[in-house]
Amino acid sequence: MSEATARTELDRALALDIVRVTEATAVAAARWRGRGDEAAADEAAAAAMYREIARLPIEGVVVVGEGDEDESPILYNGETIGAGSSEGVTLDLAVDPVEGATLCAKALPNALSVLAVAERGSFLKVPVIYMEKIAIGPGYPDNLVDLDATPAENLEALAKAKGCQVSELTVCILDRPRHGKLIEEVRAAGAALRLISDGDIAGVVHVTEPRETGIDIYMGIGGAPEGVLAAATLACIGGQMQGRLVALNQEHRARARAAGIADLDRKYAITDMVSGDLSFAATGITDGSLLEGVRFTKDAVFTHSVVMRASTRTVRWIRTEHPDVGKFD
Ligand code: VTB
Ligand code: MG
Ligand code: MG
Repeated sequence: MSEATARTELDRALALDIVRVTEATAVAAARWRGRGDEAAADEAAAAAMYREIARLPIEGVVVVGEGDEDESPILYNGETIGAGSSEGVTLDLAVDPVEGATLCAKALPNALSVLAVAERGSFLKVPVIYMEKIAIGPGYPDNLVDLDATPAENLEALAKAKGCQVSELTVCILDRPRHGKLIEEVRAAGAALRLISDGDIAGVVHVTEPRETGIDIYMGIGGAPEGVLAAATLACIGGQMQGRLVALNQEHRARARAAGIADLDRKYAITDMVSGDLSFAATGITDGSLLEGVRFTKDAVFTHSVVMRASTRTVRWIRTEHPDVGKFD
């Protein structure tokens, strides 16, 4: 087998491997659903994710992780994990064991376990600060929306491209005081709002299926690591997104410097945040509009996941029955 063929085979196998990781992670988090303890859910999920990645035949480096080593003992940025690879398969990892810890703690919709893997150097190294984001689904002219345009301008451009009125558009925004002005501007422009309490990776992914989700565009400021993970999904499904880091204070600026960000004002396109081939997997922790949450029964655990690949644009929805309930302990 040529090296290239071996590599492709391995990539294909890895697609299933990464779902196994997010499945086990979601199961660990799901045991903490609705218990009001975000930290416990995060901890259990991170431990499960670490354990599963450690079994993979790769040399992995966490590029987009839970924070710096001093903030997070596990899955920290720069941590190396994996069982090692005789073929020298070195991969970058972008992780979020519980995307939406508050959603999980309150058993609200759309808490996910998320993992993306790519060749070395594929993910933008972002500090754990904020990122301003705008995203729309596939099938529109390039650069239709822009972070530097006003919300009204972006909504008008999108309505025109869709052949509808601005009043027929729904904008998804994180419900936060920092979005007061944005929310006012969107309402003044005449569009409807879907305000979400958390979970902006799911928020961004929603724009790719407006007919199912009812969401046409995502706007606003969420986490920077979540921005890179959202860009990873759009690299697989299609769609447009721009991101720009937001540093609210000195501490944020210091983190950005430490992460090697030279220009805080830079606008990132999807291809600036993720490049080359990558695979992305997510498993539902709680029920959501994309994925069902984990179900526990006497004889089995059931999970629902999606795995996607950028180079082939395959999107697989995977329902798994795990009769060996003990394997998650
Ligand atoms: C953001 C968003 C995430 O938490 O990080 C948010 O990207 C935290 O925002 O999807 P605040 O600091 O304003 O609370 C999530 O919603 C969930 O991790
Ligand atoms: Mg998280
Ligand atoms: Mg998160």
